[in-house]
Amino acid sequence: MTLYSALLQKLSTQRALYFMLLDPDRFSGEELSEFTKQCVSAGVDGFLVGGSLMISGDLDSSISELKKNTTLPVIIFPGGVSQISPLADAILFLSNVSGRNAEHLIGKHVIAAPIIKKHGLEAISTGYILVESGRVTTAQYISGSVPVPRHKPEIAVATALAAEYLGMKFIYLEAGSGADQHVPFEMVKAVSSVISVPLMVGGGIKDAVTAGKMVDAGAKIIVTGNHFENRSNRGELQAFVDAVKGRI
Ligand code: 1GP
Repeated sequence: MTLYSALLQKLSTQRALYFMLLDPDRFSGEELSEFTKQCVSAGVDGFLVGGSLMISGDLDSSISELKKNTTLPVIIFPGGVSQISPLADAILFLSNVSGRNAEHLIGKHVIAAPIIKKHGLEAISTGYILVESGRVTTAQYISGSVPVPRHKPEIAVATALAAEYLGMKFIYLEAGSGADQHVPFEMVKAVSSVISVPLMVGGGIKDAVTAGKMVDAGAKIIVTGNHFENRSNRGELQAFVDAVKGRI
């Protein structure tokens, strides 16, 4: 069974899944092991690994460290074609469908595809929609794209539908890591009500209540990263998991 099918199966029995994004630039060694164990015991459903930039981190060693502490899915969330590792379970094959830069719609994919094939990695085609979130985020800057205006849910809806019709298996509404403002709930609601593939939502989710409201609005996979890079926030993890699973 593919990982994608396994995730769909899990989603048929749970209201939503919770993925923790680990940026190898921010987590390594003992801290990565400790936090992985905490995520597993709190009930996180999987890990995304990657970053818009990777300066000091190492993708292979981060994934192998992670794998020592969990059997949960480890999925690459690539910031670029250099972020492909045979050690992961799958890779989000991202197309920046909110942008009009051909490199992020097909160019990088052509470079990455043979490497993914060689590694035998499962590629999960994902329509990545950047949403305006206050200040310019790293993802917007690096992709050189204009995000969907936050007060225009209809643009996000049309974009998500187009991505689904192109065959993409996840739609990812992204405010950008560390965003000032998360994706508006109304946009999540509007998009989730028209698509039939799972909706991932991330960027700027900084409290459990917001995570729960995203699921109420129709998100099927919640992603957080930045908030838990700060050690002092890690005590909130269980509340996030419970909110996503509808236990609070
Ligand atoms: C970023 O959506 C992810 O690509 C997670 O965002 O780091 O703001 O939680 P945060």
